[in-house]
Amino acid sequence: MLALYGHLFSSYTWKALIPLYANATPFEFRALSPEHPEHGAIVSAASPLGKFPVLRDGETTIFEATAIIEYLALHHPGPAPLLPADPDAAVHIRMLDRVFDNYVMTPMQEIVGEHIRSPGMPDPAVEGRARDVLDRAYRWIDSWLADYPHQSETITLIECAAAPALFYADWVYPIPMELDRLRQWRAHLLSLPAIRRCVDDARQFRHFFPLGAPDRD
Ligand SMILES: N[C@@H](CCC(=O)N[C@@H](CS)C(=O)NCC(=O)O)C(=O)O
Repeated sequence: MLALYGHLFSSYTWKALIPLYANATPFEFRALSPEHPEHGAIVSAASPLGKFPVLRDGETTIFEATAIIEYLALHHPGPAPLLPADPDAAVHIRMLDRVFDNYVMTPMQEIVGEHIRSPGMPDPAVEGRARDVLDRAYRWIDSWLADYPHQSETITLIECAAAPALFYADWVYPIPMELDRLRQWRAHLLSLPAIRRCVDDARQFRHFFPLGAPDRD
């Protein structure tokens, strides 16, 4: 039996949950919580910084959400393609995965981290730099979407990376109104059943969001 260790409010945990839900892959979710220190012990031991999610498949342990998706595509495939068989097309999808992790998820986490480090008094320089990265990323992604079938129901590595990143990034630095394609794509992603499920299951934790969760989504 596959087991995924993580937290239902964690963006990178969503990234690994989305392909599991999209392919209706049987797995057990092992939540990180004070009631289950053994789950935390597995996560701490798995990788250099003990980050989550972590996937266990028998004796195999995989960490890093992208690697988990690559592993699922290889060993537990289903109707959602995740990665194309064509190597050139796969390179392109992996490149976009890096865009969402490095230029959306990372600055979003920096802003959230700053509010955890210094509640009510985040360093404006740190926030400003992270917002600038998000702004540039949003504008680039909005242009890229012009040639991407962004109203499709298909779930690939791109959607797995984009949905959690854009979900939380828009909470810390709202997507500018003029970036219509990007705002519509975010809304479309949140309507897909595998992603909707992550959003709904995380609702119970929204009061923990350090900046205060907006009353939407
Ligand atoms: N590069 C990692 C990042 C994972 C990550 O940042 N996870 C966060 C939760 S969303 C985490 O483990 N936070 C706790 C910590 O940093 O100790 C991945 O892609 O899986």
